[in-house]
Amino acid sequence: MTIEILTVLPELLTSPFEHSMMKRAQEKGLLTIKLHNLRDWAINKHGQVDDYQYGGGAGMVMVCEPLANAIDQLQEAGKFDEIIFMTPDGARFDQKQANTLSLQNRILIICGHYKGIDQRIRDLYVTKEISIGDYVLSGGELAAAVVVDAIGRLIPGVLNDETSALTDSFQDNLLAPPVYSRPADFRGLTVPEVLLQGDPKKVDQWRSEQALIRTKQRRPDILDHE
Ligand code: 6GU
Repeated sequence: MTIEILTVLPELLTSPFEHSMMKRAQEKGLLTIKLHNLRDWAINKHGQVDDYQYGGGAGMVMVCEPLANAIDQLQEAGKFDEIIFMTPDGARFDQKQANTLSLQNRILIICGHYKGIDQRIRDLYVTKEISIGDYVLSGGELAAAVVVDAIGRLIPGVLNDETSALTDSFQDNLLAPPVYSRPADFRGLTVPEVLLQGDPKKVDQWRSEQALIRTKQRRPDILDHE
């Protein structure tokens, strides 16, 4: 899978993909991340990509031409399966969306800044608008990093058995159960007996119960109501 990211701040997006799972995914050749600086398509030699908005009001808008020219040029190498615009007024990102997007071959993520991008780019090019939650970030870059990480780890072959996505919170509409490691007694707090007894069936049953209890307590909203 190839994920290309169009941004005015590519520097902000180097480190997040150079470690851990995202590093492994790229080293294994399962994920390619390409960062593109929107200023390479600026409307003048000052690197300008924004302008005042029609109708007045505070805040600059990212103008059409650099974005359109960038997208057109990038698509000369082949059409994107999705062109995603990161924006707080997009659809809230969740595990289901991550699962779906992880099956694509080639996607473009556009990071917004200032008051956003000219509506006509959204009308003409954007196929999906994503928000990562109900709060406002200074730009789409950190949100894009979140989305790429969530997608990247789901690409077949990225995770091994030990890190399997099948036991993640949210994958089955349940939060993950509590986990314990050594020592069996830490400051008087002991590990639940069932985990020490070595009966895999009982352990599975305990984990299912705990996942359900935790989900009911913390996130009753995500439980399946059939
Ligand atoms: Cl995608 N962008 C910005 N600027 N703020 C956000 C967001 C995105 N998602 C939540 N807040």
